[in-house]
Amino acid sequence: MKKIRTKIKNFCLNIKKDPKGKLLYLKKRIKTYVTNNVLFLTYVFTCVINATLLRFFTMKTMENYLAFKPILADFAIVVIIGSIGYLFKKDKSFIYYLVWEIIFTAICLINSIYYTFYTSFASVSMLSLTQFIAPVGDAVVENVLQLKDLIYLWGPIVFVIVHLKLKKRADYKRNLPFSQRKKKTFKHLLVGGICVALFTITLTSLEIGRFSKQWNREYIVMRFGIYTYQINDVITSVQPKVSSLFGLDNATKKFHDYFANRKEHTANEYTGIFEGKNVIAIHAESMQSFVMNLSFNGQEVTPNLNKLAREGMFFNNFYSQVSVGTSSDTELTVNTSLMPTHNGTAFVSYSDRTYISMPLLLKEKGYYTFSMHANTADFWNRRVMHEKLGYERFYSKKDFEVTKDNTIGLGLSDKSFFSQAIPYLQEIKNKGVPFFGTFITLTNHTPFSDVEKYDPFDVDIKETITNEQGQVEEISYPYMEGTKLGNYLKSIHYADAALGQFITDLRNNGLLDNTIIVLYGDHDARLPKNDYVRLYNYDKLTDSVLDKDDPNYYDFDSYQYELNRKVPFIIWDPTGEHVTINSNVMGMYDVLPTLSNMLGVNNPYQLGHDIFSIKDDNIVVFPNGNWVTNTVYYNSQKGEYLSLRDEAISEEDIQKCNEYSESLLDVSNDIIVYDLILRDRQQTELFNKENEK
Ligand code: GP9
Ligand code: MN
Repeated sequence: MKKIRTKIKNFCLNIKKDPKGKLLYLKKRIKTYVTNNVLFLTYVFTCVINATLLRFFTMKTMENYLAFKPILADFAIVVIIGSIGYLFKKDKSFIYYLVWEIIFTAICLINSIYYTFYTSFASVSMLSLTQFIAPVGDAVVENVLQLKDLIYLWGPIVFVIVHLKLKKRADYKRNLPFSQRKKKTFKHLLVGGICVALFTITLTSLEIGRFSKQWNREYIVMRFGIYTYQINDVITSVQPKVSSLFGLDNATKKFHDYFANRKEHTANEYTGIFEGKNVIAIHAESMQSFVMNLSFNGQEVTPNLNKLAREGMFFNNFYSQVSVGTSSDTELTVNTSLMPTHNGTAFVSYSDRTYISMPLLLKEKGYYTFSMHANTADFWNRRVMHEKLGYERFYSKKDFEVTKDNTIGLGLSDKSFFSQAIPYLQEIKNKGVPFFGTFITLTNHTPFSDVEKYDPFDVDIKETITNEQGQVEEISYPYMEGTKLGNYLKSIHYADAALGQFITDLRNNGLLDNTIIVLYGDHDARLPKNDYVRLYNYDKLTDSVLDKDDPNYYDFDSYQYELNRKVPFIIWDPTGEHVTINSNVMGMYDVLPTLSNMLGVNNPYQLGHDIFSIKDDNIVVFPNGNWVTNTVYYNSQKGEYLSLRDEAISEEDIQKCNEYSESLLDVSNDIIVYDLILRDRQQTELFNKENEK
């Protein structure tokens, strides 16, 4: 290090003394460097240019065109890998570079083809699944003739031509002694390392978060470059396999103990009430419950949702249990009654595990099962996971007509999505068997900024007054206008209108016959706490928030925030035969046990409970170790709790619930990581066979 510092110092001093001479010297040094490293440089530049071309041909946005960070990241990776090439003698180092040149070109080529077909980037974890190979194979055949996919081949071609030309140079064949080759390796590694350091210090926490999750592939490629993306993809795909190599015996024991001690409930008054009925499950993006109690200027924010709640079974103390996998975590939990995993997300990292899910159970009963979501099928790895969860058909973006006009926020508007779903549903109904379908909405997704595209809905306070001249005048106080929560309310009002339109269309097309609708908000909208403080403490006279000392001030603290994250859960039977409000605390993992009892199926590996059996005794465990019962909300990070019924809570009860939560989270994680459902079933099969003999 000292040596390098002295060299830099001397160099700067010399520049001062003799600038012209030094610059000439520098030029000569660069020329010598280039002459001596032509092959390495050809490899580096062809690979980096290919990576940049791939980004330019796939994601056509200004942000992407102007991005420098992915170039730096790609350059660093190519240089670090290339520096090893110096350790070899000339002929071997050519082969080394050629192999990497081919690998990097293949990465660009495969991703180019993949992107044309799926509008996303390829993942090793998916290619390793047999059911995924077929569609990819088709994609290759369909797209192979496109010129832009073949353009990346210029890299290896140029590389080989350069090598052939260099071979004619007498000095090219000369091998440097090993000590000098080692030195060259070190110097190039250093350059690569400095680039990595420069890149790392520019990273934001959002970028790091998304990188670790790996599901938002376009985002990662745009910021980290294609090569970093692909390396990260290999690591995240292999990681679950490595972690599942250890601790299997212990996990299996805990799993058996857990289910042996679990209290299972028998039939109740709801058993089989919906047996044989069609099920339309609406996965409502970011829909929270508090909106159901809100009105602005005499207009309800969610009139249709409120109507469903009034006319059906409404669970008004219901929580989502998501972790970093947000939407996909809810899909996992609602369908399998398992919790999100401790690391990564089940949908991305554990897509090759065995799950018992609602669609699979109903499929066994003769149902046709399907899902619809108008976003790219690869979002959250749904293409793979929906099949895994037992949906026979996944209608994704490519099955819908998405235009500029019918797009809001992330993609196809909910209204257009639902109306385009009707003809599909008619086809499905014509199959003549009961169906189970999940409809995942999209419009009500953060950042709720496409305000002008939502149906008009003012979130201000309007009042009519008589002015001094005796004229009647309308005045308005801004209230929630211009806040994120205000925009959320406008967005959810739109989502609610789309829901209303869907139900009308279903009815008009005879699709509500023998059908129930199940609706759940997938998770909260992560709105700023201060916006809630304004919502509940607005003083129109000062256009600000009430003072904390004001007798009307409502202390919306962090506990209120947590409790306010509730989402709606409704089971609506259009016949109007089942109307009830259930206020027992309930979580997403209780949906499967509750609903499966009504539909006459059963998942032996469920972790939640049928709410009509467990009633007041329920507990909702969150992935971060927090939990809530009817009487207490516990924050495991702080080790503090809030009594919800103004009753004293014993330490012993807290301890018992903590133990329960921990063991539930561990068992759930082990089931997924160690693929315990598959192992348990295999063991049972073996046992049955032995007994038959
Ligand atoms: C993406 C949509 C949103 O297709 O379901 O996912 P989220 O960001 O809510 O997890
Ligand atoms: Mn979501």
